[in-house]
Amino acid sequence: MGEGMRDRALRVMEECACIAEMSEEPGRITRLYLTPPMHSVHEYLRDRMEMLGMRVRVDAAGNLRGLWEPRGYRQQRLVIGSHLDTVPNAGAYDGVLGVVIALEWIVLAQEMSLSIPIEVIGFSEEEGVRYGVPFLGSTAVAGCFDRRLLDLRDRDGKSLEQAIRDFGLDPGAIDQAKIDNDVIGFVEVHIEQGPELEEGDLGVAAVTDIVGQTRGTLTFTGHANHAGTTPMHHRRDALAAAAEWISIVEDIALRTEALVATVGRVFIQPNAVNVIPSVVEVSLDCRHADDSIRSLAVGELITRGRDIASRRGIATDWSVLANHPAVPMDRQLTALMVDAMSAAGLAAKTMTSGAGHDAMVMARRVPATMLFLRSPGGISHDPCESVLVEDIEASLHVARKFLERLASSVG
Ligand code: HGY
Ligand code: MN
Ligand code: MN
Repeated sequence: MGEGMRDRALRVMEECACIAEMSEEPGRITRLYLTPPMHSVHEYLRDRMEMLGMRVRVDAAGNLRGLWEPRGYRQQRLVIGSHLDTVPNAGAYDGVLGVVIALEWIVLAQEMSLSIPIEVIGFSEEEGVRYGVPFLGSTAVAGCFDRRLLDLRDRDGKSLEQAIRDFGLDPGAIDQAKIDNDVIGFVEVHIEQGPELEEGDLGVAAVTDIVGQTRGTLTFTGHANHAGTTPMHHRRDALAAAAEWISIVEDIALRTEALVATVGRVFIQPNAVNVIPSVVEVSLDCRHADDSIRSLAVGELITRGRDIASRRGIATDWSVLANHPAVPMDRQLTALMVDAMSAAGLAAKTMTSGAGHDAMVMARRVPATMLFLRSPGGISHDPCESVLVEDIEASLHVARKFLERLASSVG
C-alpha cells in the first residue's frame, strides 16, 4: 500500500519547519537574497532532490534547479516551483511550501510512471527585500533580467554583483539561467496570503490572474537642524512632510475600489531624536487588477507628495523600483487545474491573486498557472502564517489529477 497522502502532507509540513530554521536571525525567519542560510536551504533540498533521482544545479542568479527525466521521456517538460527567500520575520510557508510540495509532485509523477520530465525551481529572490527589486530569480529564468540592477547596493553597500560572487556564482553567466522553450508550462503552488479561501471555508483555489504592482520610493529632502532651537515655522522637516503623505496614501487607497497601497519602509536621516529629519525615503507598494487604475492612483500619489513638499519648501524625488502589469494565468493550464480540483472532489474555486508571484514573471515565457492553499486567519508575511495539513493533502490529490490530465493532453 503506497504512502498515504496524509503522511506526505505531514512530511511537507516537517520539511517547511526544518527549512524555517535556516535563517539569518535566531528565533526569527529571515532569509534574504543569497545570504548564508540560503546555502543550507540549497544543501537540504539538493539532498532531497538527488534522493529522487533528480539532477541538481544552482544557476548564476542563485536559483536552485532540479530536473527529473523519466526513462523514455518526451522532450517537453513541466516546471514547478516557487521562491526560497523570505521577508524579515516571515512565516514558514510563503514560497518554501511551493518548492517542498513540488518534490511531492515528483513522487506522484514517479508513482504514475509519468513520461513528462519535471523541473523544480527554488527561485532565489522574489520578495525584493535585500535590493528593493522583486523577482531577481524568476526574471533571470524568464530571460528578462535587467543587468543594470547588478549595480544596486544593499543596506550594507554591497552590490548585487558582489553578492552573487560572494555566493560563489558568476554574474557574467546570468543570461545562461534563461529557460529554454521545451516547456509545457509552469505551475506554482502557494499559500493565498489573504482571507478569501478561509471566508469561503475552502482549502484550495486555482488562480486566474495576478494583480499588477508598482514599487517605488518617494524621497523627501528638507534640512536637518537643532530640535531645540529651531522654531516650528523655520523648519524644513522631511519626516513631517512624509507623515502627511503617508496618511494620503492610505486615504486614496481607501477611496479607490480594490486598490491597495502600502508604505512598508521609511528610511530617516540622520535618524536622531534631537535632529529635525533632513532626508526621508518612503517606500510605496501599490496594486490593482486593472493597470489603468493603478497607474492613475500612483500618478495622483506622486502629485500629492510633490504638492506637500513644495508647500513646505522641501524637495522630492520619485524613483520606480518595479512596475509589473497585471498578468492573466494561462487559460488552458488553469482550466486543467480547475478540472483536476473537481476530479479530486473539491469545489472548482478560482480567484485573483493580490500577492505578486514568480508565476507572473514566468508567464512572460511559458504558460503559467497557480494553485492556492488556504491561509488560516488570512495571515502571511508574519510568524503566525500557517497552512492546514488537510489542505496540503487536498492539493496533492489535485496534483495527481492534474498530472494525469496533463499526460493525456500531451498524448
Ligand atoms: O509582495 C508580494 O506580493 C509577495 O509576497 N512577494
Ligand atoms: Mn511574500
Ligand atoms: Mn510568495
